Amino acid sequence: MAGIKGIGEARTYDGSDLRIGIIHARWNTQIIDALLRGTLQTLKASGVKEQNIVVQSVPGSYELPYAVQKMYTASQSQASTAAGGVLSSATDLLSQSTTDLTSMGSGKESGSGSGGGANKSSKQPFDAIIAIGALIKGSTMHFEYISDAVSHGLMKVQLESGCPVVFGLLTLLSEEQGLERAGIDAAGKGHNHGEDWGKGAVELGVKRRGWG
Ligand code: DLZ
Repeated sequence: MAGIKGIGEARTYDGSDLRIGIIHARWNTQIIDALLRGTLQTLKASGVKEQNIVVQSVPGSYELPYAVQKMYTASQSQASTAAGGVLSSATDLLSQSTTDLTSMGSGKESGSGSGGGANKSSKQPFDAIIAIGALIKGSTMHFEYISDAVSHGLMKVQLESGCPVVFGLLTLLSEEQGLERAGIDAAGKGHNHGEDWGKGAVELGVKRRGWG
């Protein structure tokens, strides 16, 4: 019998036509790297082409809403300009601040911006963007403020832009909780939530087209 948690549908949507963006924070790298791997594996298994996945990073989770908004806006203006591969300055700026992202095993941040990898991506606007971060509660109110701001920020961006934004923000009471939710806990009982986020992005990307 299926458990009560999870996205609850076995169906796989066809992502072969989709362009998906991923923005991830770099805080709590071990957790983030595993989540990113799970997300990318599922996107690929759903048929999303490697050249249509763009991965960018930001320092911490607080930066996620801004980065998602800029990434989507840049993809829209890119789509409306003549071919030639010149991204808007917003995405170029994001690319400069990145370091060691794992994109489909290339070990480099991907994308068609000046700091991106070698992939030649399509020019269509993103069908969905996945925001990934891991916030771990400390001894001050920092965690509460950032969790709240990022949750509301990501919701605002998706409603205002019309681009589905998958909420890949783990709000954790301990590092152990994060390791479990990234599927890398010592007991091996965890589940990589990145896999659900990849599936969710493809489902929303496909459904969005039907919804107009
Ligand atoms: C400052 C900070 C702290 C203490 N903890 C985390 C965290 O657990 N996860 C995370 O993604 N980011 C953290 N940050 C960084 C903030 O998100 C943000 O990058 C900085 O406050 C600069 O805006």
